Amino acid sequence: MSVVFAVAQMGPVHLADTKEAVVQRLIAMLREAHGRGARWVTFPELALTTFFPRYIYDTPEEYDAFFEEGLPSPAMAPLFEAAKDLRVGFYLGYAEKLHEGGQVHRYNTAVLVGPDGAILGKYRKVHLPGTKDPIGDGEFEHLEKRYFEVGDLGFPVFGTPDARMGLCICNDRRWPETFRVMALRGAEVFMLGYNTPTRNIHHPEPAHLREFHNALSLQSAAYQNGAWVMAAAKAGSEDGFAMIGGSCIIAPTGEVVARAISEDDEVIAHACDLELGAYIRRSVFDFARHRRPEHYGPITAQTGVEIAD
Ligand code: ING
Repeated sequence: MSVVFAVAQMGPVHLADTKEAVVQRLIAMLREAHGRGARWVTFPELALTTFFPRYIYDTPEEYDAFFEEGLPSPAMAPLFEAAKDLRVGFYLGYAEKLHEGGQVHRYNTAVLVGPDGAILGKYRKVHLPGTKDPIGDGEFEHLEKRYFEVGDLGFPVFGTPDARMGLCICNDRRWPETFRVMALRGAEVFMLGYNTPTRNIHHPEPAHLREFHNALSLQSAAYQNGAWVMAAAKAGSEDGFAMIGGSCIIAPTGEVVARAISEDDEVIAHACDLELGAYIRRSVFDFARHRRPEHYGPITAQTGVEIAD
């Protein structure tokens, strides 16, 4: 059976843009996706604000404005209402702030909301790239380790009437463990948002590699786990800092079936046959028949490389 999934790529969000204006852009894309028959929409990572981890802030007073409290937060509420009215489910990436155990916690989070408006669950980004302290020698930073804690929810998978959904965020897509854990939990669709600068401040490399590595990571994940991939970029130049587009929908065969062609707000959609992934999971990637966990020990026993002399 086929279900129409949409990916809503966002163009730039500037520091001066209000969350209210951004949410209206998200609602416009939600309506467009609904008009194209979509039952699910994937929005980007940190969709309500500019990608603020590129900047150096020292105190929560300086950066708390980028975070949301409550689910839905006041800023998100109009999107939740519009989606419920249209009976469209969605993935939304946002900066989460909460008080728990007498402490304040901040995560790079994604929420999954069903077509009936029910909150199905959350994911908190596990693989935080970049540094905690500024490098200081470039035009911008990548300070996710400074502003967010490592996610504490693992890689959950959520059952829905249409498919079992696995959520992850941006840098997670570069780590195959992310998708394999979710596939081992039965994920049939992976949803993720990303904010990927066109320039790598850590290791100078040709610009074309940013798009190549994005596609390579996503297409490998789809094929090696026999799952559909929904990947939504926040793209374009945010206050002069350029980010890649390349939002796409990828079939379990690893083939790109839809791809954004702009670096602006753009909706892509595809009628996804969930059965397409099943044959792959029953043959070349029949985990139960072919995997040999007894030989995979280092993957969870080690963090870094250990050379056995
Ligand atoms: N952004 C980038 C990403 O993983 C990055 C960071 C880019 C890390 C390129 C390493 C190489 O796409 C986020 N937000 O993770």
